[in-house]
Amino acid sequence: ERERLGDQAYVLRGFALPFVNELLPAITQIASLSPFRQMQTPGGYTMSVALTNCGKLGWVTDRSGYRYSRIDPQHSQPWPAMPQSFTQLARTAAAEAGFPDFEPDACLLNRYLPSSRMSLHQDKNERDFSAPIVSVSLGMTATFLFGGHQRSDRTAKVVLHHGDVVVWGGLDRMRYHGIMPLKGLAHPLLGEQRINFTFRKAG
Ligand code: MD3
Ligand code: FE
Repeated sequence: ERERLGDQAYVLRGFALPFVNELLPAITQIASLSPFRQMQTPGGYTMSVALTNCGKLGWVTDRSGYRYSRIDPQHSQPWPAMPQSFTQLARTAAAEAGFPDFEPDACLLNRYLPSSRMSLHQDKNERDFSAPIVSVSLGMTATFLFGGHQRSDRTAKVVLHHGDVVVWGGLDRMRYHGIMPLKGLAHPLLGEQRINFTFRKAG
């Protein structure tokens, strides 16, 4: 079922569940090459979320700013390749939401532990805002905040469960969004964590 969040934003409940047995070993493999790590923001804070990337481009932040890079700064090597199972999931989910030709070149993986959060922000480091963003949630349940085009706009809460996929395109692509501090029950497969990965066309 396709649950509408906005004009061109959809939640596909449980869409990733048939892929989970392929996704989990792929995530372990990616993390063995480019480990999850907490990065610094330009303002000097340490993110509570740990991140890594796969694909041609990876999102990074440090004291000099936010950007996409072909190189993992931790070891100065390219990011791990995007697994076929990832690309397949991203493309079928995007098509289901009305974006039939999605070709992601970046996948950002976020790992939340209890109390990790992501404050309201817009994703605007990508070159082409016409491509959608596809997000996959695994592990513990989280509350997603879905705002407007200004930080001060009111937010709606959307609860995201293990296996849910969200596709954001068009004007909804530029909405402010965030994740409330992670809390609640451990997940039977992933334990006390949530992993979110987002597919983007960044280059
Ligand atoms: C709505 N991640 O990595 S995914 C991010 O759960 C990010 O880790 C959150 O926001 C997470 O940038 C939320 C859902 C999401 C991702 C990108 C969006 C929603 C979005 C871009 C535009 C609008
Ligand atoms: Fe975001």
